[in-house]
Amino acid sequence: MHILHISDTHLGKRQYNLDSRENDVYEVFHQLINIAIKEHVDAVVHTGDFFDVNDPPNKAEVEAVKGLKRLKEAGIPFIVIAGDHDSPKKNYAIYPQKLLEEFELIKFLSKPTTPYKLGDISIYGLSHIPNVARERLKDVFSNLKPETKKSILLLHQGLKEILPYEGAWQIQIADLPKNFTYYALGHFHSRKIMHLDGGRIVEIAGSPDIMREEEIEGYEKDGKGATLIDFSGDLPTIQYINVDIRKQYVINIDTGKIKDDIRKIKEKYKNNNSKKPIFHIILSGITIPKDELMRQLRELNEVAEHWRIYKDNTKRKEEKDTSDLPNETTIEKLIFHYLTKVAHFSENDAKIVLDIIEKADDRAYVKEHLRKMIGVENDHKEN
Ligand SMILES: [Mn+2]
Repeated sequence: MHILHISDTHLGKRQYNLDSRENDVYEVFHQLINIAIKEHVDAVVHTGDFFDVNDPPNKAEVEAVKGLKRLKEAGIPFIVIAGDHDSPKKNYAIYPQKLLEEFELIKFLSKPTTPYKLGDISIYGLSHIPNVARERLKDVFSNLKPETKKSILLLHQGLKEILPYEGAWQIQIADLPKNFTYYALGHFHSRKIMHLDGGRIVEIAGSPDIMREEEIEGYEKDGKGATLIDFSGDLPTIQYINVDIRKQYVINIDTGKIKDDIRKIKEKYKNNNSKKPIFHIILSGITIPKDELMRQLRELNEVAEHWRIYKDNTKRKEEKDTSDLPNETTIEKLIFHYLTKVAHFSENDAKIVLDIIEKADDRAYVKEHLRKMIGVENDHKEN
């Protein structure tokens, strides 16, 4: 028995509002379908975020139907749960998977305690449960008992071991209901495998395309695509099958040598015969005017599908250390600090300026002291 585990396809996602990026997501989905057909798998399981939103664009629906029809013609069932992205956000809304289910293109697991039977394997699934309903998760988990030795549980939840931030996770490994042999997880977008006792596996299939720059590192390390589960023996073994995607790179540009940096990048990527990449730029050096910066960066259009400033680490030239700014601040103290620390006045001159401000109404006094300060002490009489 072979099962293909895929996840987080986000059909309809339109990164940077680009047609090309929307199409990339469809294309990669069709690659996953091709893998399933080529590998003659017995089923495909999808662990949520099949669509990017609860009401996906028509194009996403059409591409989904096209891919799922090919799978159906090949006799391969497609078993899904919903993720946080495609779950209804309003009371009257329904899952977009319901439409695909009506056309018998998918098997949508809507009752967690009722498994889909695939030979000697039972496949259970639970659509995403948000933080607010955490208690329900525990409840459902306590009622989940696999009825066959070989079993799969599909989940789309944040796992504390992977996303240890408040509000980002709902479960930890210890919470998982016992006795499943393969825990198929969605939600986290980079591939991850964890081995539990008794040869049981927790596998995060990840998204098949790079949806955020944070996924670049994982992609470079593990690739992206599908997980092929071999369930011939009692315990599952897995193998990664990669898809071919548009590359994304984090690149560094120093404003001090921006022309040179851009020339080098153009040189490096000009003979690229696959899809033009996406650049996430980290800027360093001294801040330069925005229009000048953009004019330079637009040069990258020749080799990139899209570029964006991901982090601006540039520093303003006049930026000064404010660490010794007086705690107990009055306007006078602030001015004194500015004059001595930023504008490089002597303390004496700074005192004169404060004095002048204080006696601003006394025109003669101001004039006299200003003269003193700029070193014009010869005493012209007031006109
Ligand atoms: Mn997702």
